[in-house]
Amino acid sequence: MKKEQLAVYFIAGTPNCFQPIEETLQQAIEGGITMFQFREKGEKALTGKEKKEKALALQKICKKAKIPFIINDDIELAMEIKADGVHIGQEDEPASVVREKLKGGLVGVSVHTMEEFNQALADGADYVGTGPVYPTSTKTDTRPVAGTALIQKMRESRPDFPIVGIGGITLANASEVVQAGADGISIITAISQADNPRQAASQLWKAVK
Ligand code: FQP
Ligand code: MG
Repeated sequence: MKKEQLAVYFIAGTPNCFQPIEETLQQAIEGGITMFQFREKGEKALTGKEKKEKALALQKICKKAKIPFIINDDIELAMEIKADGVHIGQEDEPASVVREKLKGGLVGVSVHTMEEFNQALADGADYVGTGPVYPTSTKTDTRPVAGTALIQKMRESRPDFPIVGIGGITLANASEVVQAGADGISIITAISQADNPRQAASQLWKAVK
């Protein structure tokens, strides 16, 4: 993958959005997001056929905008609709197994330590997401806040590997994530619940470029 694609990596599911998710995604694209992850999770999340139909609709929007469409956790769905990739965490299927299943697709892995980072590399991950860099309210099962120190360490160890920061990232702290060595920022709330997702995405894009 191109590291530039991680610059402004927007993640959302229907429960995160104040407007219909298609509308939020479209506006975020107009604001300049470079990649999208469909993370349909939690209370009121769609399942089964409805989830698949929503994924197809969002995939179509991403295709038109020529940005990668990634699915969170659901490897079967990703294979079924030929998504551009999947994102998996430490509690999901092992990256090495997913790598095999998803021939040609991108595999992103969440890491929280240098050990997990090195394992993700060994497993053939295409990029890693690390955090929470700052306190977040989106996820309750998170690890302790990591700050930017781990990003710095990973960057020193692997100057060219695609790394994106996640967790509590806003316009106020976005630039320090990239200064620490990340290729980009991953955001849910700062775009999906903005009064103006287009403007929010555009401001974040300017903050990291
Ligand atoms: N990094 C990224 C990305 N995307 C994510 N979804 C996560 C981290 C978190 O499995 P995980 O992944 O720990 O939790 P969940 O499945 O609830 O999201 F790099 F893409 F920004
Ligand atoms: Mg996961």
